[in-house]
Amino acid sequence: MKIAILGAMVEEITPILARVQIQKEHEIGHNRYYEACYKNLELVIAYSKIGKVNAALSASVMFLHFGAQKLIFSGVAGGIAESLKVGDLVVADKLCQHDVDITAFGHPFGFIPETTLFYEADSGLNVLAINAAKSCNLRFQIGTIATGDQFIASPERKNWVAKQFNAIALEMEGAAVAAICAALGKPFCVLRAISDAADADANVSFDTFLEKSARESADLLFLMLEQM
Ligand code: OS5
Repeated sequence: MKIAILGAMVEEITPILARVQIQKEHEIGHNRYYEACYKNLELVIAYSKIGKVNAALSASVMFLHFGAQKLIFSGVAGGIAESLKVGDLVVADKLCQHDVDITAFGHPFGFIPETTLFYEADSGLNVLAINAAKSCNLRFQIGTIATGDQFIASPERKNWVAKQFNAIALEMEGAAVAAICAALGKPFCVLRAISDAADADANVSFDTFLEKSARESADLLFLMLEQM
């Protein structure tokens, strides 16, 4: 059973690579993929680069080239819910694309014909994540993550996403990975730790907390891997 571990930025996988045994490195489509072992688990690890297209490419390569059977995304996110503080963990129960707009044809925001508005994460993987978070008394929330090719640093846009999709956090890759997993019939989960509040100071908060929050998410990932 090979598990794909994906982040978007190098900072999101650095704390993961530090804790596994790397066996082989591959360069495919301008991305580096690490075949690695953790205890008795076979892993393929990569960072995709930022955004939906890059994330979709990496997820596809991990399944179709490396033969991964499930995927765990680990990284950081902008918080929407007031109660989410920097460093808190979010486990996505479903994900959507907040930047999709073909409403001119009568479709709801986020909807693409022949696909689905919300992609559901695997309940088995989520149970592992939630139990791990609970057992270590970590601050976490389960809810909808909204994805789009925009770094959100605006209360207006954040509030629009919150209202439109009932999302608790936002980022730039999760729903793209979810769409690939749905198309290929692969279970997945998305773990994120909050780096900023997607408000006017989001860029400063993001730069300050990227590494620390990426580590929080990676720590939850390893608690999950211990149970697999
Ligand atoms: O991957 C992107 C999405 N991530 C989650 C996230 C987020 N998404 C949307 N809105 C928010 N408020 C969010 N908060 C957290 C994080 C990441 C955001 S895009 C950050 C880009 C930062 C950057 N740009 N250039 N560099 C860094 C330098 C650089 C140089 C060479 C190679 C790579 C980067």
